[in-house]
Order: sequence, then structure tokens, then C-alpha cells
Amino acid sequence: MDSFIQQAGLGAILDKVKNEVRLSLEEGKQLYNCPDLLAVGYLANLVRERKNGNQAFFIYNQHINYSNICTNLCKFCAFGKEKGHALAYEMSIAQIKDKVQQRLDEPITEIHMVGGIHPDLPYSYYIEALRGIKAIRPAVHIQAFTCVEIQHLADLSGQSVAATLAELQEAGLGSLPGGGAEVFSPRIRQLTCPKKLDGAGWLQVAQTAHRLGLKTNATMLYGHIETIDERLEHLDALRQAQDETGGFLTYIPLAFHPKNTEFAGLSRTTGVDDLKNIAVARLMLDNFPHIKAYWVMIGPKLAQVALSFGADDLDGTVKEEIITRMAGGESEQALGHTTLIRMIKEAGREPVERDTLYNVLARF
Ligand code: V47
Repeated sequence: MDSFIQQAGLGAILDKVKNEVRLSLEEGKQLYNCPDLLAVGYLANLVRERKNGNQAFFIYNQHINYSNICTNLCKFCAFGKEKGHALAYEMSIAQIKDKVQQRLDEPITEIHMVGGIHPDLPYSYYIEALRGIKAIRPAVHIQAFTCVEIQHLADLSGQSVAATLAELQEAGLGSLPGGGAEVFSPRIRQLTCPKKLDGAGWLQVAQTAHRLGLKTNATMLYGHIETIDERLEHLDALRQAQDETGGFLTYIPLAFHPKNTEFAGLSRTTGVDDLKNIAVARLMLDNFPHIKAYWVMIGPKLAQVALSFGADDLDGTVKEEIITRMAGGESEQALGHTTLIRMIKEAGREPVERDTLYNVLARF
């Protein structure tokens, strides 16, 4: 088996992987540039199985995008709209509660709630949204507000990020999702999302959350105008931050969907690039417990294959995801329990239903 890795020119990396030695950025580049996808995947799978065995996780979750009104208007985003735009919307607290109420009969354990950077919703709205959800579904874990939104809420509340997070936690916040990270490179941020909280700011919010005991996720939006070096610098920044505070649960590479964005002329990512982003992340992010193949972005079929290329998690049932759909995503709106379990079993893995913090709820 090892000879096929040698033939792909990855023998030195294989030795490092076997000995659990951290890979350099140069080695990351070699992996991205290696034409032998199976060799890269084999290496990633070694790490995946060392960390998570044969388990493949999924969660029963619900997405609520409370508003798409946004002052940042990032060029890669088809979801965010200016206030007054025909497609702009914002949910009242009653509407958010209604969304939760409508699905009370389903065994949902997590509510994932994010929105844009709204120009005038008051701080109290966000607190009330959390309290409102908890009032209806007290046991649910609320994973809400990206680091970018958290910084905005701190600015609104006139308090530090730490004090704001503590208040949100008290109102029901359980953890932070990984959105808003995009690509940390100042060049890419300048060209795609100049108004957004910068990479250092994003990392600072995440690390402040970790220090308060809140777990967070991390993402990278790939497949637009970023270079391989910029992808690797992004991964390295996450790896260094994780060394310091250790609160990242999972990393999710997000495949860029160009439709209805200012980059509509670009092509969609390919299957090979999607799998490479999963595999290289699994190999570079040696201190991240989990790598998620988010089926909404790469499609259920490729997400299933990704379980052999470094991913150990398929996210969940989701339902009503709007961000990818508005940018041309064609995956189904929701996957049922039984579909996820079947996908995982057919990939030769053990389906494990988890909660947000990766506690095992059921094995199938
Ligand atoms: O921050 C925006 C990305 C993110 C596009 O933490 C786009 O478990 C592709 O972060 N094409 C929000 N992506 C979604 C997100 C997420 C999703 C699922 C699970 C978790 C988690 C996090 O979506 C944004 C941005 O990076 N995005 N526009 C687009 N056109």
C-alpha cells in the first residue's frame, strides 16, 4: 500500500502522518498540487480513522436564518440584501418562535441560527430570539451568530466581546457556528468583503468564546479567487489559534456557489477540489477533532464519498437553508434521518447521531 504513496511522491508526508508530526505549509501545497487524489485521500483517511475510528456523525438540526438584511454585502454572497430590497426579509421574534413551534414534534437537538449584519435591529432582539427559542424548546442547543455577528452585537451592546458573549450565553446561546471566516487573507477580504470584520478580528472573537468555555466551529470559503497559498495560510492561522485555546470543534470547507453573486462568471468548484479541500484540511488541522462534509454545499453524493477522504461528519437534517440555495445550490432542502443513516452505512461507516458537542446520542 505504501508504495502507491511513494509513487505519488508523498512518502515523506506519509512518514510524518504515521508519526503524528505536524505538516508544513510547503507540504500542504504539495498535497493540494498532487494529481493523485486517492493518495491524498488515503493519507487523510489515516488521520480520520485515528481520530474518529469508523464513526460518521450526523445531527438532527434546524436552520433559522432570521434576516438576510446586511450592511456588509460581500461580493461572494447571494443571501445578503440591502434594507428595502425586494428580497430582503427579517423575522419577528414571534416568527422565529413559530419556526421552532412548527417542528416541535421532530427530535431536533440543535438550532443553527445566523443572519446578516442588520443595520438597526436592537441588541435586545438577539437576546429575545435566544430566550424565545429556549422558552419553546428548553433542551435544544442553540448554535448561533458567527464571529462577525458577535462582534456586531458587542458593538451594539457597548460592551466587550467577552461580556456580550456571557450575556448571550445566559440567554441560551450554546456555541458559535463557523461562518464569516471566509479567507483570512487581507488581499482576499479587500477584494471580496472589505466591510467585514477582518481575519484577526474573527479569530479574536472565536478565541474569546473559547476562553469562556464556548465551543465554536471554523470554515473557509474556497473556490473563488483565492490562491492555494492563501488557503494554507488560512488553515495555519486556525491551527495556531487552536493550539492556544483549543475550542474549535469542527472545520467545514465551504464550496463557493457563484450564482447571483458578483462572481457569477466563475465556475462552480469540481468534485476533485471539494474532496481535496476536505483531505488537506484533515491533514493540516491536526488539532481539530472533526472535519465536516457539509452536504448542502457539496451535495449528498460527494459528501458521502468524503467520508473516505478525511471527513467524519455530514452535518445534519438541516431543512430550509437559504444561503447556499440563493447562490445556486441545488441540493435537496432536507435529508431525513433514514437517508443520512443509509448514506453512512453504504460508505462502510458506523452512523452515529451526535449532539452539537459530539456527545453520542445513538448508534445505528
Ligand atoms: O459565512 C456565503 C458562506 C457561510 C456563499 O458551523 C457561501 O457547522 C458558498 O458558515 N457560496 C455561512 N458559501 C454558512 C456556514 C455554515 C454552514 C453550515 C454549518 C456551519 C457550522 C457553518 O456561508 C458564510 C459564507 O462563508 N457563503 N455565500 C456562496 N455564494
